[in-house]
Amino acid sequence: MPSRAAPTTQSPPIPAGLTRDQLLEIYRYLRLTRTLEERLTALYRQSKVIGGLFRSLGQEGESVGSAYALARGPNPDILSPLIRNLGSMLVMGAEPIAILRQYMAKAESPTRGRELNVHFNDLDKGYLGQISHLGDMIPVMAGIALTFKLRGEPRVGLVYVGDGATSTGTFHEGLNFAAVQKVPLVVIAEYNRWAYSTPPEKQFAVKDLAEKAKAYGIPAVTLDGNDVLAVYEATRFAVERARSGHGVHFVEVKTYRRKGHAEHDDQHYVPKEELDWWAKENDPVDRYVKRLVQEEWVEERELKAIDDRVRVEIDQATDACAGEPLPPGESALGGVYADPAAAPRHWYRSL
Ligand SMILES: Cc1ncc(C[n+]2csc(CCOP(=O)(O)OP(=O)(O)O)c2C)c(N)n1
Repeated sequence: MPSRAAPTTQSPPIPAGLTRDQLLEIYRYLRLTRTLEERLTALYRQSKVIGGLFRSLGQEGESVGSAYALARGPNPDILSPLIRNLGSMLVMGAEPIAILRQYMAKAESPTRGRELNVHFNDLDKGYLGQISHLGDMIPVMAGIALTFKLRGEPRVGLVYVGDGATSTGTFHEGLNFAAVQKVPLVVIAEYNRWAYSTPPEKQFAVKDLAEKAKAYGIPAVTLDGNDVLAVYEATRFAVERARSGHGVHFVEVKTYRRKGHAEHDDQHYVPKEELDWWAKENDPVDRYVKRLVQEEWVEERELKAIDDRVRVEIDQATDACAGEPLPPGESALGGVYADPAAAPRHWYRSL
């Protein structure tokens, strides 16, 4: 890759108050997400990933850009990722080796092999394990954000929700509750055009998901979800607004799910030209790289060096855990149910 000139004083100012180092850090998270998911795909094809594999290909920009707007470190903001928000977990500090162990159900994985992808939490780092039922994390996160408000903690919650999940009752109940209680919550609604095999025109009759939020009195914006810096800037505004006591904010990101629902899904219902267009013309990582280099904020060789380091990091993490054991079969029920049982067995279980 030919190297371009170093940043000059004529370069346009970097937007959103970001520094050059932060631009590079955002790039690292984008690359880490993509490379880690590519590695997981290879492991899935070797039958080393035990459960399903859900990719965020083409959506990494909105996960990374939004999570990057949160406060990390001691007493962090809390985010609630979905299966397609691996990038947001990495930004909050999830380690690639923990993700690899989790997908391979290793004994040393965060859930010790009890769960097979990203349904695990680390409250010190600032992410929850999701409830799989679509929409349910909206009321859960509204409740968590309410605790921040009641305790007077300057913390914010951020919850991701898919376009399909906005059709559930809990989405509407949770959103209304959050609006009425004015909780410090940011909702990132991912309009990625497919909910399993259901397209938007069979899912809802509104044009933008933001209209649903406005109906509950919540300020809402719709933006290009594959423009990493635009997502960062809009989320940062929403986060600071929530932190200063102004309540919920809704950010709709228009993006595209470039893989099937999970690796087993061959996407036969998706027009091939549509997939090709998003891959060639609207890839969030390609667009980010192009902008950084064209604006002369960074040099291509710096990005290449990050690519190389990320590849080594993922190789080392894979090598370190590939041969690790699965949990012993006899341990399977430990840590799943309360011990001793929190409530007596239901009468019909003794029949
Ligand atoms: C209440 C409920 N209904 C159905 C499902 C099964 N399901 C899991 S993911 C999914 C599609 C989700 O689509 P969307 O919310 O748009 O998110 P995306 O997969 O596009 O990121 C479905 C139907 C579920 N988990 N919960």
